[in-house]
Amino acid sequence: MSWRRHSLGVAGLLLVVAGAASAAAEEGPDAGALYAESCAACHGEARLGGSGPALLPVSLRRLRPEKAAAVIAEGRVATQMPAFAETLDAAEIEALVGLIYTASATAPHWGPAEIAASHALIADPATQPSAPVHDADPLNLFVVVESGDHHVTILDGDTFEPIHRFASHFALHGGPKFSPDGRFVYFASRDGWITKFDLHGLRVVAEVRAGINTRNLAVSHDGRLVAVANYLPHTLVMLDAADLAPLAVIPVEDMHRKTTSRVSAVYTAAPRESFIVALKDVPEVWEIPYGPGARAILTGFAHSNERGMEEVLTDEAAPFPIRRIELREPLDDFFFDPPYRHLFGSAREGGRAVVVNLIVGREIAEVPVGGLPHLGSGISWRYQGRPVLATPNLRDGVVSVIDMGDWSVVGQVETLGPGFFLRSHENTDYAWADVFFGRDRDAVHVIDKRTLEIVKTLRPAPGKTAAHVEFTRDGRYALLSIWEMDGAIVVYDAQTLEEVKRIPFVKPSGKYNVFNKITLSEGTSH
Ligand code: DHE
Repeated sequence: MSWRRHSLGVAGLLLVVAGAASAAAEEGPDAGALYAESCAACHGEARLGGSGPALLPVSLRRLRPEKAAAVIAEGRVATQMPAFAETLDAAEIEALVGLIYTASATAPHWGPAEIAASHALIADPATQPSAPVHDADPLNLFVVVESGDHHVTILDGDTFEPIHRFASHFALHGGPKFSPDGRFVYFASRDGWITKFDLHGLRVVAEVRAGINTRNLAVSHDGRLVAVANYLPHTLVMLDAADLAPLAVIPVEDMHRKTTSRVSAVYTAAPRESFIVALKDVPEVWEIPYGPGARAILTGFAHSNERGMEEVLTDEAAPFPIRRIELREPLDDFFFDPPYRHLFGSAREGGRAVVVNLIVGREIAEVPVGGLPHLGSGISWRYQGRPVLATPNLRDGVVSVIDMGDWSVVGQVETLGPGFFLRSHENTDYAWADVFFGRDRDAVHVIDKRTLEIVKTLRPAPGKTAAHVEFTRDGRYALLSIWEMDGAIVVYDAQTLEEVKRIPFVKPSGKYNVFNKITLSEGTSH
């Protein structure tokens, strides 16, 4: 204790203590101490996550603070998150909520060393079963993500019986991606965990944490590589698809090396043998060739333009060279035409959709699509003899149909409200569009692809969100999610539009048919 305290005497000391107590009462509980005591063991000292998810503002964007307070008080069903209502009072819970929605003073770091340390090979490849351990058609399985309690169910696509269920990492997002033969499926969680699951052995094979806040992943068409798009840190991570061992961490900087960027998403352009990378903060699209075919395409382009290869690809000698395509402004939501010659992109703020020709590497057209098209959920088919793409819209109640030859808008199907997902199949004349937002969120439109007319509007569970459709491999049945904690998947005959079966699930979000995914069905997202 310092000489000043000594000099205060007992009365003075009491005053200081009383003053400190009332200041503490005014300031409220010590959130840092509470966090260290109650949360750090599972969520990590720096809030980067551990057995529990990361607790950083960027990771919590989709959770309202009131909901976070309820989770702290009541716990989370079917997870290890306990209820703290008996040990923490309302002010302490509020202090913790305040803390987790505040950015940490130092930018969180997740580099090659952290990624490598998180890598775990869980099942020995030498003990992998040579044939499926189940009787279902391995190519007609559905992988169902249950976002309500963070589980995944593997569903038999012929009998519609679940054959396996396992706990996933917290908040899987985006479509899981499959190995080219459909045997393995790869998941990404919003807080960076990549999981490889064996659909023959029904077990997790390997895991790695590739980032702190992750968008999605892509698997190369030859099944060799997994690319992971991160918001935090600003990196693109390459993994070995066999065991998820990290291969490279690519810092995402603009061509002038001045600005770094979040990565909105990464996609596989199979015919180009490359990954295409959407950037959130800089006006560039990246192409990363990974196969000999891609390098040949890009070398040919370089020669035809009398430009040196090094102008097209930066760091060409690196294992993952980057071809940068300059844009007028960042585009971060993409649809590709089936040959992957064109990219149709929109900015997240909406208002503009542009076509980028991937061969010449520049914008070639602007398309007047209003609102906020959700191109990641776009699908394609032939309409009146021409190839079209169709996209739902996150802001307007419309499904836009666009000619992929001259990029004109050939149809605007008015819906009951903005929607998230659109799905179809080669063997059906119908496309299914949900109305995710607003009072009609329980409605799903069935659109005739030949006439662009809505032929039926289904309301499988009045008042409850109905969204995201996926077809069986033959296109005969359509599976639709009732997106609620006491939800379900409703199976419809895709021709008669009659309900065939209802299977209970916990807030099922996306569901993915192995065959449709590995054959890049025109009716599904890739
Ligand atoms: Fe998604 C796919 C981006 C909010 C559920 N979402 C995707 C993809 C992207 C994307 C780039 C394609 C990646 C892929 O499959 O490889 N999503 C975004 C956003 O930017 C947005 C609007 C805001 C955000 O917070 O990220 C967003 N998405 C949501 C949701 O709120 C949804 C409905 C619930 C959730 O789980 O977060 C949601 N997104 C999905 C699903 C897919 C998806 C189910 C896969 C669709 C498919 O069939 O392939």
